[in-house]
Amino acid sequence: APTGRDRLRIAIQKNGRLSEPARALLGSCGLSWRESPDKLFCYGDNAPVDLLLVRDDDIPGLIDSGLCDLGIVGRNVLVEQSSERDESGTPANFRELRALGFGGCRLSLAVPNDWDWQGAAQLQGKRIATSYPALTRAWLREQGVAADVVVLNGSVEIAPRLGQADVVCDLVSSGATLVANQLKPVCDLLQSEAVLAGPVAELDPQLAETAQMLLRRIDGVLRIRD
Ligand code: PRT
Ligand code: ZN
Repeated sequence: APTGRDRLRIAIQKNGRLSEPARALLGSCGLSWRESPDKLFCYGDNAPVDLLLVRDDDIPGLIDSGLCDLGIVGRNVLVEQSSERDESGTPANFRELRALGFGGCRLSLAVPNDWDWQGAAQLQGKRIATSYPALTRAWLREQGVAADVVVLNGSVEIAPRLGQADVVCDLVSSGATLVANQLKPVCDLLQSEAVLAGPVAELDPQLAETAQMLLRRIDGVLRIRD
């Protein structure tokens, strides 16, 4: 759909783990912005590429609606929101274009240390605390297991100790948070990292040309980093 814009708009996380590396990557592509990083909108100085600084969870929706053309977001967020859309039967107009090599983590199922883990069948009838309900339900369906998904938007790892859930499904990087909560990872549902996301549909020709230019530069930067 025509946006009526002639400047490419990229959504990145305002405050969080991906904010600095996302800006650094775009900076390495030779882009710079007039506004300071604490502003919500950064006007591109030397190319028709502007930034919108938002909550990471809003990035897929901004692309879906065409308010932004590209975004940098964790694959975990992108896959969760497309799983949600699959559940509701309305396909998403966003997809992963490139893996960016930072923000690495995994979405793991973790159980209390004293469990003797035999496999997914053990989860039958259990309660799983997670911030990724659609991804977790999709995985449970694949495994043919019926379990209750308890949605928590923070402090997921404490749920078993509080008696809110039996096990958790959460992001893990070093594993220290699981250890501190007497949990152990037994199965990975998703390998995640920051990704460049874009629409499934074609961009307007002028925006598409700018996006192609940016993708070529990103590919160049990623090659050098490897
Ligand atoms: O405010 P906003 O909504 O934008 O930010 P947010 O709080 O939702 O996200 P943020 O900044 O915490 O994370 C952004 C993205 O970074 C995530 O979506 C992931 O793609 C990626 N990432 C990489 C991580 C981690 N590593 C990570 N370890 N996100 C979260 N964690 C958390 C995890 O949830 C757990 O609580 O860190 C804890 C575990 O860490 P370890 O090292 O103890 O295993
Ligand atoms: Zn978030």
